[in-house]
Amino acid sequence: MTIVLHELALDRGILSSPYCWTVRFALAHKGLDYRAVPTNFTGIPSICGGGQKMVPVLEDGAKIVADSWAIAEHLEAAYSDRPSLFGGTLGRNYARFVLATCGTHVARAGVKVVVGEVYKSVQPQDRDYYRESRTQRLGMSIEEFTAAPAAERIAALRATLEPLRAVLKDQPFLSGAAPLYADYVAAGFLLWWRAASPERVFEKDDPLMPWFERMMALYPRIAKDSTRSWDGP
Ligand SMILES: N[C@@H](CCC(=O)N[C@@H](CS)C(=O)NCC(=O)O)C(=O)O
Repeated sequence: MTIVLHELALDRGILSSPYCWTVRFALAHKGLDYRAVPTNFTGIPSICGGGQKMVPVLEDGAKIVADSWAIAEHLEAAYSDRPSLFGGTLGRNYARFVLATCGTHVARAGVKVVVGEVYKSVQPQDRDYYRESRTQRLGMSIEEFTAAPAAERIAALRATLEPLRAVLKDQPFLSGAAPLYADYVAAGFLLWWRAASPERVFEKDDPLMPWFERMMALYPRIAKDSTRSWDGP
């Protein structure tokens, strides 16, 4: 039975959700085929008959799993005969730490860079929802939250990834010689910023770029479906 991944799409099919990208990496790592079904923000509550608040949501046969981490654990358990996503308990814990890091202050710095751009790019029927929900979450308007010059916001985001640079200075992937879930989490976040920001968030000579290029070279479907490149249109 085909696995179905419900993921977020902005206008023109732009895929920008970091957590959805991470699940795509996880499925590819496991060598699992899947059908990706795009949804818009206000379409999320109707996924799988209703009750969903966020994407990604995975349908695997009769099982419906929401939340990228829960999906990773599901895939690891259900497809234990395929390559491991974590490489054991320590790798699982390391991945969880990278997810917690990316999902907190890194994500907030990232939101500061892209929230205005995402607002411009959401599907037309999502515009009011997006503005209202973000104003509520941020505790201020999108304009107030992004009042600092773009260069300043981008510099602040770059600085949050210094720990990743420190690790990648000595090894090709965050997980060592080969990528595992920790790499997929971090690459998902870079894909979010790349899809959502018209400005180059990371300079070509940023030490993260060779790793990101290695990640992009791993799975052709992910490279093909990520609509924006920092090197071209
Ligand atoms: N903890 C969740 C977070 C998922 C999440 O934040 N999804 C966002 C898209 S990136 C979402 O669905 N947002 C819906 C909304 O803001 O209404 C996970 O890991 O899957």
